[in-house]
Amino acid sequence: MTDRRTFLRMAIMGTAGLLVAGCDKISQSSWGPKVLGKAQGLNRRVQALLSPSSAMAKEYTEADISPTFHPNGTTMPDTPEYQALMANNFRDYKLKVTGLVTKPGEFSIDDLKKLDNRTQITRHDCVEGWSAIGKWQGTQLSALLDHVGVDPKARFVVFHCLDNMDEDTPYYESVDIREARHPQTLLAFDLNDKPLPVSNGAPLRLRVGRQLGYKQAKYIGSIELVDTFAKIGSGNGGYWEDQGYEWYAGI
Ligand SMILES: Nc1nc2c(c(=O)[nH]1)N[C@H]1C(S)=C(S)[C@@H](COP(=O)(O)O)O[C@H]1N2
Ligand SMILES: [Mo]
Repeated sequence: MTDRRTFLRMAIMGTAGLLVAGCDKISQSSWGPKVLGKAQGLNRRVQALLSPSSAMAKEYTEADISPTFHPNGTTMPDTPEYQALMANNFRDYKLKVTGLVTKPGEFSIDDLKKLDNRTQITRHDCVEGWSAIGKWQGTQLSALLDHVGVDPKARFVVFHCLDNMDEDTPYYESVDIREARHPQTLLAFDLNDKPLPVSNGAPLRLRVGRQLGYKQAKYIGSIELVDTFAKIGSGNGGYWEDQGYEWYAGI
């Protein structure tokens, strides 16, 4: 099964993946989105066959942990808001939860530690072609969703990040409610038994066990429950998705 998955993924990546290699700007060229558009339809169909909602990402042992977890994308957010939080070692940090929930609220890292936590050793795969295995500890997103109460109209969870990409566009990502409630979907505050380093997304980042690197939003400032992401960013559900990447980035 793994071989078949790998083969199918390679086949898909052969058309789409190589074009987007590097989390770079290649997909902004005129031909990028066109080719990606076709490959995305294929990806969704193949993915539906490969990924039952309960499938778990492979978990590894302590011995498999990579000596360094290569940081990528933003490694030091330069916004005044983030710089102020960092200067105080994130003691004033609060995750905001907004949108289609019964009880919107703000949560410190200590508040999040009181909800159901999980530790998992999983592999991170970036479309640039590198991987790293890390031990993540965090709050299960499902526990936070239960705590705030999800409106039945909500379909997606959007993660708004504290770093800006080009032209002051904030990084953001999203997953559907099914993925949000998966047991391996964490709001991680520790990497390899230490508080998350700034370069890897301090103080809080998403870990989605079954999807590619760019889904793993770092520097999460707020979470918004929505029924559509049409009005967020350019409407494709994520910063890189707005540049042509696939929204469902299954591994
Ligand atoms: N906020 C934010 N999250 C982000 C990124 C980013 O630039 N900003 N880059 C993404 C990409 S492309 C990858 S591969 C991973 C890198 O995570 P790491 O720095 O812990 O290796 O974060 C993802 N999440
Ligand atoms: Mo990436």
